Amino acid sequence: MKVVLSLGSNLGRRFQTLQGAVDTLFDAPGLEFVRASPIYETDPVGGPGGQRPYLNAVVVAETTLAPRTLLERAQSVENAFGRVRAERWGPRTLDIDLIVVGETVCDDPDLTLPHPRAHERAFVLVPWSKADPEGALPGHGPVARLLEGLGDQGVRLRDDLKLQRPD
Ligand code: A4P
Ligand code: MG
Repeated sequence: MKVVLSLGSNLGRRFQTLQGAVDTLFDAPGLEFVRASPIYETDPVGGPGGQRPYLNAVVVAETTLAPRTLLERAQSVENAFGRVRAERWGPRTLDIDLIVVGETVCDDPDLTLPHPRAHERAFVLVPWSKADPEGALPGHGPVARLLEGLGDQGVRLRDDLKLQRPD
């Protein structure tokens, strides 16, 4: 089934962290890379003031893994890149969110699918629409239509940066 992952970083070497996360995520069986979006520089949404902007990207993949196993893989990659969970929505070297996993709908606070805030976030929808123009959020509809209702919310293309396929 199809998986859509959102990657964000606003601390440290942001681009190197995103590329390293892509390489590490796909370094084990069960998850196959399909496509990465362009990279966007985005104003921080929520959290304490004075944070640096984020680099955000979306990766589309195919998986045979259960959603929980994917979450564990994402969290272990976050930890490998020095993620410290201090403050909700606070600055982080790396955040990996599962946006959709096939058609899975799940309300558990430890794993809510689709991601409960993705439909209102340009920093997810703009890159996602580039990686997967046909994408849709179960319960909310096509990404292209969700985007029409949003401003650009401080999302700027960084066409000087580009994620490579995992090595
Ligand atoms: N969790 C539940 N559902 C999911 C899911 N679908 N994917 C749980 C991933 N995790 C999920 O996450 C908190 C808990 O959410 C985890 O224990 C997991 O089991 P976290 O990564 O520890 O903390 P967080 O990321 O600070 O909280 P949260 O609620 O995930 O934050 P958001 O809503 O993801 O927001 N602004 C810009 N411009 N770009 C960003 O990337 N990211 C955030 C994080 C805020 N502002 C941002 C950005
Ligand atoms: Mg998160």
